[in-house]
Amino acid sequence: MAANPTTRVPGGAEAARHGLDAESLQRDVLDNLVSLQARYPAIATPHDWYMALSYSVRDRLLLRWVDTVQRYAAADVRVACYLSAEFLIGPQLGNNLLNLGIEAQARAAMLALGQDLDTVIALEEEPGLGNGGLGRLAACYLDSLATLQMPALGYGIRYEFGIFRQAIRDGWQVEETDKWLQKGNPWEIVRPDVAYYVNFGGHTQSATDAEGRFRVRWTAANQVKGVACDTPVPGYRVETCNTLRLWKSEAVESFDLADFNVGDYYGAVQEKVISETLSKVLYPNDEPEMGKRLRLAQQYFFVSCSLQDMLRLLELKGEPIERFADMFVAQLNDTHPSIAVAELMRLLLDERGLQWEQAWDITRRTLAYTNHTLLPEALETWGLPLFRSLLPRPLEIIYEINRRFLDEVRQRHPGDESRVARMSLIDESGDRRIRMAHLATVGSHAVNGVAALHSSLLRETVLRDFAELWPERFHNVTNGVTPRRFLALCNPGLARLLDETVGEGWIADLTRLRGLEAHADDAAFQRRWRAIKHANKEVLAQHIQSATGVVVDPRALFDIQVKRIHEYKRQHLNALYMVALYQRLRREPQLALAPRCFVFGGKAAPGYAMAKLIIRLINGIAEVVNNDPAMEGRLKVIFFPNFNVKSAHHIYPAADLSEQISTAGKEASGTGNMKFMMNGALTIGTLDGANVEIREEAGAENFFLFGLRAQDVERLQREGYRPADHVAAHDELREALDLIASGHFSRGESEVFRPLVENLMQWDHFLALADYADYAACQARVDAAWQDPAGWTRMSILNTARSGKFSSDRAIREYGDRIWSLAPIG
Ligand code: GL4
Repeated sequence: MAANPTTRVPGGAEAARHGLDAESLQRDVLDNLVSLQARYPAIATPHDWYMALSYSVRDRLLLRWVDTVQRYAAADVRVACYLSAEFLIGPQLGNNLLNLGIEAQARAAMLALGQDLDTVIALEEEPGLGNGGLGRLAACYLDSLATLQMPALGYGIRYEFGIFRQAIRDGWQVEETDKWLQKGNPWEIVRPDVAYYVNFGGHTQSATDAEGRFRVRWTAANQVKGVACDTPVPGYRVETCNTLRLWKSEAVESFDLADFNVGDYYGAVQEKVISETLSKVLYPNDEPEMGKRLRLAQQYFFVSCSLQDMLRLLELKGEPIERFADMFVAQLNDTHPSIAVAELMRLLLDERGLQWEQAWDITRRTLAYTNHTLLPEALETWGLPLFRSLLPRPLEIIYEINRRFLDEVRQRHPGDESRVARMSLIDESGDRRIRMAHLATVGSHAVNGVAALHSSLLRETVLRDFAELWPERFHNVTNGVTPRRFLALCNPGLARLLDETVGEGWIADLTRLRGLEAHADDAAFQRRWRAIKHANKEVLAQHIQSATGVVVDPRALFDIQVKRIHEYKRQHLNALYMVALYQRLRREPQLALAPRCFVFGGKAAPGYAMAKLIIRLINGIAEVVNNDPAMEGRLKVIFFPNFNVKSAHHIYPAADLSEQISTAGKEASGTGNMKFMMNGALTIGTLDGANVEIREEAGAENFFLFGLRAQDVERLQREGYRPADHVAAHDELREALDLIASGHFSRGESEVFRPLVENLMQWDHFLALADYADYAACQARVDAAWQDPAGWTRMSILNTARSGKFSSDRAIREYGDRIWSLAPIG
């Protein structure tokens, strides 16, 4: 960590705050180069310039930041705390320049110093503190909270290693560690004074305190210290700068002297190593993997630190504990932080001496829970022995919550013991496990899903009994994404055209894009629209070439599927179609099909063999197709390695077609679908997640719909699905599967894809084969539509024009109104 630049004399904070001009920026960059990097221009590396500029930008955020914190401390307002194990914030420099409105000034300043701003921005390491949609959503919400000037704090974990870097070797995914902090992080302010202790293990004792009240004491086997590491979150063109507070774990003492004195030096050191391991690495599973002790420890660690911090902030405000829920609301981003229910109870009961009823009332009024998945394998549960050994006191509290809760269920439904078993916080059906989604639901005043369809399915399936008991607690808040990063920042060409056409207001009010509709058929406007898309495709083509060595033609239809690799997302359905196209083109070279470039990107969880095999398949198809002279100018297949926020900036703006082809009912919302739409891509998709609403907004005629509906999927699976029937009924599909099985895409080794082909033929849990025929037919409609450039461009313009609903500003307003009772304080 570099020295804190606020201690520097030159310039001074006040000057820096107003020094938003190019000259003062240039002066500060030079200053910082010397005083923080100990370099002079002639020998400065590009990274030194990146650091110097970033510190200069951070300086310009500091006063806003401090002012914002002061404003919140003084005001009698509720603060929204967003608790999330992941914040996939992406690179900061470009975004902070945009939100401060000093990009042009920074460009001029760097130019005067002989540096190119874009090159410098591109040097920033990606802070990959998340897996995918869930972590990126949290980051979009922070941007909107700051832009809407709502009092908010993000709380999470400062992972030393973020999501792994994906390399592709011989077509296979290889994971490499992500050393994102190696060269320092100029955005982070470490606050050693903001630190809390977290207990693990040990045992509990109950006793009566001096006033005769029953109290429980938890004697821990081990304590870990959490230290706050803050990152500023500036709103777009407003004075508000919120905080993302991430906890780093440290050993309580560098040596446990007691152990040391009895000679157990190694024991003492080991304790330190274990403590520091807690925030070492992000778990790379998009949908959680069960039973990992360290993961439960991470969750409890950051939740406990965050709640203790909120209690301290309440004290700083001079408010009594009774007002906790009036001053704070905590949104649980999935069940990862759901241990907050028990921990807040513990802090109120054991540490503050409150009575159960009052503590419970505060807890429930404070917490709200967002569910992000219905996949049964992704619903978190923890085995009792593991839980007890790590968190004995929280477990006792969970038992007591459960006892009281089940009493309530029994009162409402006397004699209905199967309902009681279904709703219990403990699953007693096999080895006993705690159901974290039940804990989160029981301990919250609001529960929401993340798209209309998902929220209804949530009420009808996973949380059905709870929705029956407390219908008023259930909500939907459809996800949104920030138009700052995912349009203004990543697509500057289009942003300029939007400014010119509907005025700059669209960046803070995305519904203004509706003003584009009037231009959808204007030939001159269409030409400009296409020219921008073409330029974006040229940029992506460059990145593709440097990442894979393959040259692609920007005139081809860019058909893109980027997201985590998962069977339910059905990258293999797309792959089957590519193989069929390849076969068709080989057989009938005269076919009048539009040239297409298929682009894939996404990581597979390291332990998910089938997902890794799908990556291997895409790369195998790419190898064959891209080296076949007959496919030249007709078909290209790209697997873009290490898809992350940085590469996403080049990908979304270059897409013609967005693949959103999950099995209906499986994708809770999706957010990539929204980013593509904003950037003028058309969607080919199923009626799943937010696709349903995207189609509603865009208009059915501007969306390529195919596939089974959620209820069809459910019925088919209930009645017995036979994938082989679909293969038998469709020659093209059978031939595609045969070709894959023959070893054609695996250098002649027919064994490689056998597990994938067999899985599809026998089980096909995600109905790829059932949807294949309709998908292929829909792709033919895409082809025909593409051959009419004016018609396609019109649809593209209308998609952008009607994407306003999918701004995270809209989503955050809904959370504010319906769930948090929280208004902006300007
Ligand atoms: C996810 C969903 O899979 C995804 O559909 C959704 O958009 C996202 C944010 O709500 O949350 N749930 C999990 S788990 N990971 C996700 O990305």
